Amino acid sequence: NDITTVPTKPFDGQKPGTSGLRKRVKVFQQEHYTENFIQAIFDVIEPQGSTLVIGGDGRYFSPETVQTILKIGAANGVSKFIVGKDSILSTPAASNVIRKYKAKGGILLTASHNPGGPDKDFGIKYNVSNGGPAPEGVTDSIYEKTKTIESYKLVKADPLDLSKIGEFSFTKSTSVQIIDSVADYVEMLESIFDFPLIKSFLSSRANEFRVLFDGLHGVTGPYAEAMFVKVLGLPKSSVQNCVPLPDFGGGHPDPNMEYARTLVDAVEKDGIEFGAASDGDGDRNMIYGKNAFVTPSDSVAIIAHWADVIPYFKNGGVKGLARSMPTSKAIDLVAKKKGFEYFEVPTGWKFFGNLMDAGRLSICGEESFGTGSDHIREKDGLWAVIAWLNILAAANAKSPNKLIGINDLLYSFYEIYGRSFFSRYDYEEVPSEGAQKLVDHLNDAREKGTLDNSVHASSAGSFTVSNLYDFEYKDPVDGSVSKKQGQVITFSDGSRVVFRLSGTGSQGATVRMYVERYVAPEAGEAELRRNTAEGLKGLIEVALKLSKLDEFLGGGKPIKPTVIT
Ligand code: VG1
Ligand code: CO
Repeated sequence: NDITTVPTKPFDGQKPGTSGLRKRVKVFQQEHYTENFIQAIFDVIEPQGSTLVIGGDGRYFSPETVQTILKIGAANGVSKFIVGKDSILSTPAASNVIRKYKAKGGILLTASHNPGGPDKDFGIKYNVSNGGPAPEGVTDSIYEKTKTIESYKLVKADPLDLSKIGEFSFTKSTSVQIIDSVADYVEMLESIFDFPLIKSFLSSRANEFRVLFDGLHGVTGPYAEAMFVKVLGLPKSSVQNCVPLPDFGGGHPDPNMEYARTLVDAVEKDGIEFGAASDGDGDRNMIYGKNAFVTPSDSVAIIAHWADVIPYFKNGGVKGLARSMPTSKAIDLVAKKKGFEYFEVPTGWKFFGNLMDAGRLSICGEESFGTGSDHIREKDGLWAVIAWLNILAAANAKSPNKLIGINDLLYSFYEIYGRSFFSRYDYEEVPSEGAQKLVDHLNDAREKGTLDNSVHASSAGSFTVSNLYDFEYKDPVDGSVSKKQGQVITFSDGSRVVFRLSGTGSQGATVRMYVERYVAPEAGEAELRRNTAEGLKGLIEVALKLSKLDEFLGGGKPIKPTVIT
C-alpha cells in the first residue's frame, strides 16, 4: 500500500499527565492533532515488526481514532494489531491482553472517569510490554517528539469493520485481529478467585445477601454481566446501567458517592447488602452496601489482610504491599504485622509496575478508588469487587448462623489495626494562578520553617505541626527519581494533610487536599466507628487554615470543594 507523508506543525501541550493525554474531544478533533500524538508514540517505541493492542472505554471519538492508529501504525511498520471488538477493551482487560499475547505495548483510548461525548473528554494513553502505563521516561520522550514533529506517515486503506471478530489483513504487511473484549478477562479472573466458594455463599444466602453492580454506562457493563450473571449465576437484576455508551448516558462515570448516585440510590432504596460500581474504563471500584461504605484506603488494606483466602495469593504468596503517597497508611499496618515489605509511591499506577516486575509487590492501591495486584499492571475494578466477594464468602463459611457483612469486616479490621480516618477534598477547575499561590505559600513555609512546631486550635482539640515536606520518590528498582509529588504536612499525633495538583484534568487546575487521622484500637468501639466527617472535622479546619485555601482559591470567601470522597 502507498504510504503518504503528511506535513504538520507541533501543537502546544501534548504532555501526558498522570494517566495519558486527556483533553476535550474538540481539541483532539483539530486537524492533525490526534495524528501528531500517535506519530510521536511511534517515533519513540520502534514499532517495526511489532504487535500492538488497541483498546479503550468506547467513548465518543474512539472508533475514528482506532482507524487513525491502524493507518499510521501500518505506515510505521507495525505487523499486527490486536483490537477489542467495537474498539472496546477495559483498561485492566487491555493490560491482560498485552501480557497474554506478548505484545510490544498498547494504545488505550480513554479518559477514565471523565465525562464523554462531543463536548466532553477524550484521551490517549500508551502502555508498555508489561501491560502497565508507560513510565515517565517514555511519556517524556513522546512529549519531546510532539514539540518538533514536522510530518506523520499513513497508509491509504479503507476503514476496517471493528464489529467482526477474526483476523483480517489490513495492508500487505499489517494484519488486524479483532478479539472478543471479555473472554480473556473472564478466564483470568477465574484463575485468581475461589468461584465455587463465592457461588455457594451467594446461592445459600441469596435472601439475606443481595448484590448490585452498576456499570455507570462505562466499559465494565459486558464484563460485569459475564461475571455476575453468567459465572456467578446471579439474577439479571444484580447488574444495572451495563450498556456502554459513548457519552456514558450523559453521566460522570466515576465510582464515588457523589457521581455513582444511581448505585447509591438503588442500594438505599432496596436495602442491598453489597453494591459496587466501576468507572468509565473499568479500573476503579467502589464498594458500597446498605449503611456501609468502604474507603479505598481501607479496601486495599482489608484485601491484604485477608489475602490467603484468595487462591492466587494462597498459592503464589504475598510478595509485598504498596500504596500511593496520599492513600491512608492502613495498608502499612498490615505489612508491618504480617512482615511484608511495603512501599509508598507517587500518585498514578505506573509506579507500581517496576516493583511488581521485580517480584517485590503483590497488592496495592490508591485512595482514588483504585485497587489491584500483580495479576496485571493496571488497577482493576472488577477484580477488587470479586476480591471482596471472595473474602466475604470465606468469612461467612466460618459463620453459618450470623451473616458477616461489609461493616463486620471493617469493624473487625479496626479492632486489630486501629482506624485511619481518611477523606479527600477536590477543588475542580479552579484558576491556575490561585492553585499556584497555594503551592507557593506552602513552599515558602517549608523553606522558612514558619509552620514548624506551630500549634493550631480546632473544634476537636489542637494540632501541632511536626513536619512539612515535598514528597519525592526514588524507584528502588531502576533508581529513577520523581520530584514534587505533593506537599505533605504531618502533625505530632500522626495525622497528615497532603496537597497536590491533579494531573488528569482537561481544563484549569484541580487542587486535591487529602486528610488522614489515625485512631488506635485502644480508643474503643465508639471512637473507631465514628462517621468519617466527624472523625476528621478538627483536622480539616486546621488544614484549611494553614494552607489559606479560601484566600487563594475562593478569593477570600469560603470555597466549597466540588467533590468530597
Ligand atoms: C487521579 C487520581 C490518581 C489516579 C489517576 C488515574 O490522578 O488521583 O490516583 O491514578 O487519576 O486514574 P490525579 O493526577 O488527577 O490526581 V484513572 O481511573 O483516571 O486512570
Ligand atoms: Co479509570
